[in-house]
Parts: sequence; structure tokens; C-alpha cells
Amino acid sequence: MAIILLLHGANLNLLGEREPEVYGTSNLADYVTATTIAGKAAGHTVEAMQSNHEGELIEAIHKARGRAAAIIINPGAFTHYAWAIHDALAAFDGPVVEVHISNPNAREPWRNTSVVAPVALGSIAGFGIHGYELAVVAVSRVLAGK
Ligand code: CA2
Repeated sequence: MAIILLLHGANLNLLGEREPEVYGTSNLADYVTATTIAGKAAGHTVEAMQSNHEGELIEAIHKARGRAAAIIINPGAFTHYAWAIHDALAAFDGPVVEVHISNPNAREPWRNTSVVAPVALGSIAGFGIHGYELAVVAVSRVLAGK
């Protein structure tokens, strides 16, 4: 049984409270629950953490080194400019999957760039809560060597 670290970045603690037309009505706890259930079904433990502070996310990524087998991360708006998160993820030794609830490539131009994508094994965007389940399936297969 491996540990999958699920990280959420800036403002994602507000999910379900505003902009339901973009982000739906599920709150952060719903996303964590769905990911945990998918992880359990695949035989893994999901540990979740959200922060509005870039440095706290970096610390969590550092602590995951040698402990977690994989990271699933929705960095929120940090996605588009946080090179320090990019560098922290680059120093992590397992697969990283970038997840977005909406499809940033179909939105404002400033959302079209991800500084996390170059250090992710892959990115899943636009499928809402299902994207998290897809990320768990992808990570599990990679960890199993399939
Ligand atoms: O689609 C995603 O998952 C995003 O990572 C969400 C970020 C956005 O900056 C990225 O471009 C795409 C924003 C999350 C903010 O979520 C809120 C939800 C409800 C109320 C206010 C903010």
C-alpha cells in the first residue's frame, strides 16, 4: 500500500462557495473524499493537504520525498507562475500528476501556461471531480508498472 499525496493550492478551500458555473458545487472535502475512495479501491492511502501559501506546499512536497510514492496536485493559480513549486516537484522522486477542475487552456490567456506541467508525468483538466479519480487510476497503473 503506497501513500499518494494530494495537494491543493490557492483558494481551493473556497470550492463550492462561489463560481459554481466554473467549479461546480462540490467542496474541497468532496474532492478529498472522492480521491481517497479511488485510492482505497486501488490499494493506496491518500493523504491530503491544502494551503494558500506557496512555501507550505513546497514544505509538504519536500516532506513527501522518500515517503509518498506519488503526488497529485492542483496548485490553483500557483499553476501559472510558481516556479518554486516547479523546482520542489522536480526534486520529488515519484510520479506527479497535475489536475485541474476546469480546463485552463479554454479560459483566459494567463491560465494557458502551467509551470507545473513540465515536471508532471501528465496533466488532467476539465473533468471536475472525475479528474481526480482518473489521476488516481493513472498513478496506480504507473506505480504498478502497467
Ligand atoms: O481549474 C482549476 O482547478 C484551477 O486550478 C482552479 C484555480 C485557477 O486559478 C486555475 O487557473 C485553474 C482557481 C481556484 C479558485 O477556486 C475558487 C472556487 C470558488 C470560489 C473562489 C475560488
